[in-house]
Formats: sequence, structure tokens, C-alpha cells
Amino acid sequence: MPTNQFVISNPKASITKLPEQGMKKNDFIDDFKQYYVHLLGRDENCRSPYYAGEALSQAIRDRLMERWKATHQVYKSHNCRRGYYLSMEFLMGRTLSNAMLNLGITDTVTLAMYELGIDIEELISSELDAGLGNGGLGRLAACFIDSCATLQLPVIGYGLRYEYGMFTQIIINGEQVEKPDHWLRHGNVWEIERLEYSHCIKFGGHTEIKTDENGTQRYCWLSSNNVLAVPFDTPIPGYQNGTVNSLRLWKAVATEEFNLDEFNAGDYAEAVAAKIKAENITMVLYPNDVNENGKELRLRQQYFLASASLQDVIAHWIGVHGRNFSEFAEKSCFQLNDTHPSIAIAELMRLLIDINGLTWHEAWAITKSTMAYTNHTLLPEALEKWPVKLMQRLLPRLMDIIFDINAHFMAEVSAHWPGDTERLRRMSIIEEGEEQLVRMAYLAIVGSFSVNGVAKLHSKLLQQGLFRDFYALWPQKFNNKTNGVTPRRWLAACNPELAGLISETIGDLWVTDLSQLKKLVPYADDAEFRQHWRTIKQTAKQRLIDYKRHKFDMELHLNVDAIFDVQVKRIHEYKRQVLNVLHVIYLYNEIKKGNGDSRVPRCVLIGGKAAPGYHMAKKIIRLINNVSQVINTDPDMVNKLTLLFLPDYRVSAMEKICPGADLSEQISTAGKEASGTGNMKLMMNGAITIGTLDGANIEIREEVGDENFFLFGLTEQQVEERRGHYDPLGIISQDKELQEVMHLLEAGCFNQFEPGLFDDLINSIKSTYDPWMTIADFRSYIDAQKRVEDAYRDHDHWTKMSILNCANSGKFSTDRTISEYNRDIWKLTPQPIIDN
Ligand code: 26Q
Repeated sequence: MPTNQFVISNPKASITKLPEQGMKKNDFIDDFKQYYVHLLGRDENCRSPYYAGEALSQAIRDRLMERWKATHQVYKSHNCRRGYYLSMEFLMGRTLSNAMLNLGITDTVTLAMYELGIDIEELISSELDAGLGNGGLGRLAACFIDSCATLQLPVIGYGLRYEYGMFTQIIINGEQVEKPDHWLRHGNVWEIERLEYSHCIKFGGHTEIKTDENGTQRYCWLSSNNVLAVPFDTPIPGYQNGTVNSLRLWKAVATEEFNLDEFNAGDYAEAVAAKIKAENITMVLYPNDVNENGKELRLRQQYFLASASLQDVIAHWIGVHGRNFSEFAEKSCFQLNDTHPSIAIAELMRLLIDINGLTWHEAWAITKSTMAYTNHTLLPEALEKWPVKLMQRLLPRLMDIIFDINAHFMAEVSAHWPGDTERLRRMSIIEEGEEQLVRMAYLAIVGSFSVNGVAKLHSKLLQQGLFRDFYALWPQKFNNKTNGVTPRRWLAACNPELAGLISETIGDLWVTDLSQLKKLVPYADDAEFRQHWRTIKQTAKQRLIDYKRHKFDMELHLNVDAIFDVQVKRIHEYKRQVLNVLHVIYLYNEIKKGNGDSRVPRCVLIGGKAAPGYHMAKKIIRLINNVSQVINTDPDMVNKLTLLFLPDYRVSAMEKICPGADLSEQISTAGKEASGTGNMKLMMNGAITIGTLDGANIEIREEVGDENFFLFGLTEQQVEERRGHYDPLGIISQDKELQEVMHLLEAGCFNQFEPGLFDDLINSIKSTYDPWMTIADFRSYIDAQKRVEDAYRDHDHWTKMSILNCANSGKFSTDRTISEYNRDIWKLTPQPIIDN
């Protein structure tokens, strides 16, 4: 009897047997030719590295397929507890070199391509970044799923497949101009569309109570507009362990039925408009822009992600267990990457109660034992709040559920603090005021069993500040998980020379156990090793210069003896790129005054994107570029001082930058940067941090020791104590060099033809109300930079510090972070696929 089911392979066999595809050089050559000629229809006359990259990627993707299927089979046959990482952003960057590294075929494939006369580096660089994220939070999600696969944890990443990722930044006349990033324009070999797992997502309409066939009352969500969520899966290979996990990204597609209705009504134009509206949902990644707060399309995106992912998990559950949810909580755990997907808490309640017939109490017990929330910010203005009116219109049933959750929660607070109405008002999920708002962070805390910050200081400040009422009620819910970065991408792949030296010296176990880097500590005292280390750093600096020369059309006087002083991250006032510029202006002034001869040459590199609607951030970019123009065209600065703004900073740019960095600028106002992760990538590559006691800097300094870290600035506590009587003008009047710097700025030295251009920036740092207290840290920053120079002058000493920074960066692997998430929150059992 035909069953309409193909038998593709024996699933049992795929668990124990290694994939058969060849992993030898000639196997890659054969497959490459096959794809290049037959699939892509190219021949040796095609000069574009793009198609060769495509052909190679296809060949490598084939190698992932069998492993992917085998991993699935293991998870299925073990019926294991699973984790789901829900994130609006996965900032994946490029895939090819990472896939080769994790499959252990980098050298073989490089040789294979070489024999074909192809430079693999060219193929790697021709791949477009998957820029589906803003910055730290999105990149963290990408590093996390790499570590989950390496630790063989059964975790699926759920996100959105934006047609347009983070905008491309170009600089015109010193100003940021945004260009759309149509990253899918040539297709994407790494993804697989899985129409068969699509789900229907509802918006709008209204709810009614209906009595079902058993006489029980159920809420129905009626006359909604429906959109189809279609999954696209990307394989996520672990490091040489046979595991291939999935990243499942949802694309919005208009539903057939919904179009048909319109067509039947005869209104073609309406039907097309409705289709476009539906498909708009996953059109573009939102920048983290204050002006984008409260936008309806963003809420649609959030619900679309939450509903599609939860329906997916529940459909899978029902496929295995039927409608018996008694073990659902034992077998599932959802990690919410910030509040962005936190509507999932109300959506899980809806799916369990309305669709699957559970009682409120059953559904709530499941929800609050499966949801866990990670916070990524302390800035109160960055906390998400949605107008109740908007939610009622767009997600009527969810708004009802949130009101019910809040009613139960308010009863719990009342029982704990009888008569404390002020506290009730403070803690309510609904903020009362001119317009009612839903406080998403509070919904996330109430609906989760775990709430964590992303660095020790951040978690402490959440407990003592932003969430103190909740901490008083549920202290056991709160915990810290200090961020990390994946050492595969951020050391092994991006810095093969340094990685090679490390492996020659201490073996290669560090790739999956970064604490092994500690074994490098004694080598800091080994002159020969230091010489190797320094040569590699100098070579990386030269490579960075060559790369930049080719991008800039200006004559650049760069040389590897200068300190490569790097600040790359999103442009934001709290990150204080302005403080960096003040130091550059100070150096410029010193050199101009003739005090430059004793100074160490310095090349300051600043890169980052400003949110398109963030006026001040865009002004900061303009300032950096204008100061850069003045300095880089002044003959007095040659071989002394250079300032460059690196346009279009993104994942693939950082991979080129961090091997060549000497100094890592982590200079945010204390208490404002939740963690930072660029600091970790730079440290791993042997850069030394100049930083405040903020975010993960504190832990970096703990690990590396005070003597290998350039500390400056007010502490978080001092910053708070100063508020209300901060007096920047007083500080300026006491500091002659600062006066000179301010004078150069105010006299229009950097905006000769545009008077007033920087007035708003200047006024903001001179204001008593400057929340970032830039001026307060000026002197201590200048002093710390002086110590940097003195240390750099002694090459041997600097190299020693550089080695010790790398050697002590082991804590900042996401393998450690994910092990802690798993130990304390997820409690998943690793699932070996094959014995290596
Ligand atoms: C919100 C509303 C509307 C539109 C966009 C957003 C939005 C999008 C992205 C708000 C915030 C983000 C991203 C935040 C982020 O990247 N935070 C960083 O997270 C890192 C990982 O934990 C930390 O290391 C950084 O300190 C933190 O700033």
C-alpha cells in the first residue's frame, strides 16, 4: 500500500553511522566543479568570486545535511528536554568560514581551492553579512547558538527572517547616510524553506465566548486578519562534534484564503494591498531607535515571532504526545532575549487555554515554569511599553489575558504587602496615566521563573534599582549570567596566526575549553614567545592598514609602530565616543604646541552606526569625521596622530579589526553599559582595555589583574552621588588643558564653514544635567591614556600585558555562559551524536 511517505534513509543508521560524503581534498574539488558548472552554469571565464563562493558553499552545505538529520534523530529518539532561544535578532555575519572551521575542513578546502587557482580568502570575503541584528544583543544570540551546538545541547533558535537587515552605513560629507541592506538579493545557500511547517498568525478582529461541544466555555478570536508564518532553517554546526542544530527564522507570507476572499469580492487592488501589508511584517529589522518605540509594525513583528515559534513547539509536542500537556513544562524551556519576544508569555496562555482546553491554573503553572527572561539594559527610557489601546486593537485576546495575569499578580502583591497601594501602582503590569501602557519587562518578570542580567554589576543594579520591588517579592528568581563570545569565530577563525601560535604552545583544547588559555601565562615571561606574539600582532596591524588603505581614497600615514586604539560599537551618548574625541583633540593640541616629540604615535579607529533617528549620535559621527579631516590633513600630525572613522562597522569588519587592535576603548559612563561584548573579543585577541568600572569591564579587570588594565573614571556609585550637583563648568575652569580642548571645539576649529554645527553636542557635555558626565571623567581618562603610552613604549612589557589579556580571557567564552544558563535555568542534557 502506498503511504505517500518516502523512505529516505534508515533513521537508526544515521544515528550511529558517519556521513558518507567525502572529506578529502579531491571530494571538494569534484563537488565544487559539479556545482559551479552544472548548478550555476559558470565556467573558467567567470571572474566573479561570488559564484565560486556559492559553489563551495553548496558543497559544504551538503556535508552539514546528514549531520543535521542525524542530530534531529537523536533528539527525537531520546525525547529529551529542549530549549528554545527566542530573539528578534540573530546577528550571524558570514557563514562559510565558520562552517569550514566547525566541520574541521578549513585546511583541506583551502588546498582544494588553491589547486583550482582560487584564493579562498576572496570567496570568504565575497559573502554578504547576515546582519539581522542591531549590535550586542543580536550578536550574543548568534554566539549563544554556536555554543549550544558545541556543547551538544538540544536548543533551537527562533527569530525573524528580515528581507532587509541592519542598514548599510555610508559616509557622505562626514555624515551617516543609510542604505537598505538587501542581503537576500543573490539568494541564500545556507537556508532551507520548510513550507510544510507553516503556521497561521492572527491580528485584529475581536473575541467572543462560545460554548464548545462539551459544554465548556471557550474564548474565540474572530474576524481576524491572518498571516502565514513560513519557516526557513539554517544549520548551526557544533565544533567538530557531529551536532548540527537549527536556527528557524520566520517569513511572513499572505495567506491564500485571505486573498481569495478579497478576489471573490472583486477588489483586486485591495487584495494586493492586503498581501503587501501582510508580507511587510518581516520586511525590515527595526533599528534600536527611540523614535521607533511604540510603532505598530514592531508589535506585529514581536507577536508574529512569539506566536509562530510557540505554535511550532506545541504542534511538535502534539505530534509526539497528543493533547496531553502534563509533561510539557518538564520538557521545554523558553529563553526570552530581552522583552522583545515577551508577548510569548500571554501567547502561551492563549494557546494552552483557548486552543488546547487547559484551565487558567494549568496554563499559568506551565507558563511560569517554562519562561525565562534576560534583561539587557539599565536605561529606563529603553524599557518597552506598549499602549493598551494599540494592543486591544491588534491583539484583543492577548490584551484580555494580560489584564487577567495582572489581576492575579496584583492579588499576590496585596497579600504580601497588605494596604500598600503605592507599591501596587509601582508594580502593576499596566502603567496608569494619560494613556494606559503595558510594561513588558514587568510582564516578563511576572511570567518567568528566571530573570537574569548580563554581567555581575548589571544584575546587581537590576536587583537594587530597576526591579527592586520584584526582587523583594521573588529574590530566588533573580540571577546573573555574564555574557561571552564564541572563541571559534572570535579567535580561531578571525585570527588564525595567533590561534596557530597558541595551539603550538599549549595544544588546541582551548577551542572548546577557553580556560586552557591560562596555560599561556608562563609564556608571558618567555622572550622568544613574546617575539612571536608581537610579530603576529604587527602583521595583523599591517593587514588592517592595507585593508583600510584600499577602502579610503585619502593618503593615510599609518604605520604599525603606532598604538592601534580601537573603539567600535553602536554610537550612543552613554558609550561616550565624545570622550574619545576629546582625548584625540587633546593630543592634537599637544602636538601643535610642540609637545608631540616625546609622545608615542597613535592611530585612533572609531566605528559604529547611529540609529537613523538619533540626532545626537549622528552629530557624534559628524564630529569624528570632521576632527579626522583636520588631523589627517595636517602635516604636523604625520606619523604622530591619525583618526579614522571606519564606515559600516559590522560582524565581518570586527573579524578584520580585532586581530590588529592594541588598545580596547570601553569608556561608557559607569552603570550604563549592561555588559559589552566587543570588550571580550578584543581582549581575546590580545588588546588591552582602557575602561571604566562598567558592565563586564569589571570582570575583565578581575580576571586579568589591575596591572594589565587601564582603569579610569567615576564608579557607578560616584556617578549617582554626583547627580543633582554635577558642575562641568566648574571642572573645566579648574583644568587648563580641558579649557584648551573646549576652546578648539567652540572656536569652530573642526567646523570652519558650518558655524554652530556642534553647538548641541558642546552644550550637552557642558550641561549640569548631562546624564553621561563626560567632563567629569576627562582628566582621569587623559591620565590613563598617558599610562597607556608609557606602557606601550616598553614593547616587551606591552607584549607581556597583551599575552596576559588573552591568557586570562577564558571566562568570556559563551561556552562558559551557556553552561551556566544550562546549569541554573535550562537543565538540558547534552546529546552526543557521534564519538569523535
Ligand atoms: C526596541 C524597540 C523598538 C525598536 C528596537 C528596539 C531595540 C532593538 C535592539 C532595543 C534594543 C536593542 C538592542 C540592545 C542591545 O544590543 N543591548 C546590548 O546587549 C548586549 C548583550 O547583552 C550588552 O553587552 C550591551 O551592554 C547592551 O547594550
